[in-house]
Amino acid sequence: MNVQIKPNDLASFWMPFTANKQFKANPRLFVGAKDMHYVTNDGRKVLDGTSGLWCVNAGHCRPKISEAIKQQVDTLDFAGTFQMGHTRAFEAASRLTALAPKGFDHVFFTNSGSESVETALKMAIAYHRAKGNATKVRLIGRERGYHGVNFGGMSVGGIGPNRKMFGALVAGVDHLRHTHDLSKNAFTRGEPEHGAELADDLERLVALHDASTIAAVIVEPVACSTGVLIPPKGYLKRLEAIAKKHDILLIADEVITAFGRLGTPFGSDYFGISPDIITTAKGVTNGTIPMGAVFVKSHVHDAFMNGPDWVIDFFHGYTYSGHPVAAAACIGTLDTYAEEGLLTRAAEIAPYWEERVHALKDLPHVIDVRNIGLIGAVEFAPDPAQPGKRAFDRFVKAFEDGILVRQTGDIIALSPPLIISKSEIDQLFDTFGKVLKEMN
Ligand code: PXG
Repeated sequence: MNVQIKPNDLASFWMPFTANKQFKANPRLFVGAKDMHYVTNDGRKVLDGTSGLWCVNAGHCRPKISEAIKQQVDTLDFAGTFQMGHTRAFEAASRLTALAPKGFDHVFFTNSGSESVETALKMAIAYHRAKGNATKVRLIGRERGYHGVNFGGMSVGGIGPNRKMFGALVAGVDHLRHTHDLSKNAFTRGEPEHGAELADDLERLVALHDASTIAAVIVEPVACSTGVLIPPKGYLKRLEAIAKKHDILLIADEVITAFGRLGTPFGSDYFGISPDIITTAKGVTNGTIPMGAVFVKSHVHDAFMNGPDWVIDFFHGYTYSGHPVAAAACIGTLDTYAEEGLLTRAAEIAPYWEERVHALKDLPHVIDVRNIGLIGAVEFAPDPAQPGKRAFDRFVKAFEDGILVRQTGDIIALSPPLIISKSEIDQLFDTFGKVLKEMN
């Protein structure tokens, strides 16, 4: 396949989270994909080391999923889910709750991770109000957290550049400190030893604001977007206990960690926590059709069900909540995950993955490598004059050499589709190691 693009064709699309000037001077374009590989417009195969954007968990263009989408779009292209319904959305929801950790009996559909987060935050505030605790309105996030780009998620999020241009954000938000501490935890395999006590920040915020004003705390089990910050041993359980003690809802943002990335169906399974709400997206349809799913425990759901029968219980939803084509994609995806055992496959391959990630540790400028499940990250000492440039240059060179990795700041994250073979893991790290050596 050799598809040419005229230079001017690149101007119209203002690309998201992209250095548009650099990209358009030197575009990186895909025209096809199959299983573990992308195909570029100049016909090169690129090994996908990032599952697209952490979403193509079963690999690309999988037949069951493509078939489900094609059939659905020819059968029922669209039907809303406000005061009407269609069978596909109900089927997808019950398939999802069957897979979810214990107690998650309800699913609210959205179209993205950002929308899942907004939904969860609104749900948390409305839940307390429905229970008669109308003063519980504050939202607690964490430094370096990423919860999407809408106002609620941006406000509880903790990545400076994602916030600073956008005004005063949502009021009544506070943050826990992040858990990244290379002075104590550099080069850890799996969960770091030090830092569980950072969960006590929630107690400090309770002392400051009073529990009667706090609705929810939201964290990613593994903070991936910011560069893969793995929770210290015991941290999440400690946070859960403090939240429960103060009737603060715990929202686990599992947009990345759900659907097998850690070797368990959900990240909450991996860490043995039981939040009140779990937000997901991405892997719910293997990235094929936009969809998000918010998993809700019965005590939260039931609090909304006390009004008269004919009155709407939750004044929230999207035109495309439970879209039939997305629902069909979700069902095809869950079938593929089940048939191939993909939601636990990362656990089998993780030891090999870990060895290969940590073998990068002595390469130039590397100040940390870390891993969990089928996720790995390499952190570079920043060039003080140009922070982020070191990792960016390595990402571009890696792409030219045939592998896709993901750069954020001076960190490169790797997390391939869950179907990756040992020899493809070798190819990924052989190529990446060579790039790091060459760019000394
Ligand atoms: N929450 C979490 C934990 C996420 O990782 C979102 C919410 C927002 O999802 P949407 O679908 O609205 O983008 C995310 C998204 C990266 C990267 O390279 C990560 C995300 C998106 C794009 C790139 O780390 N995470």
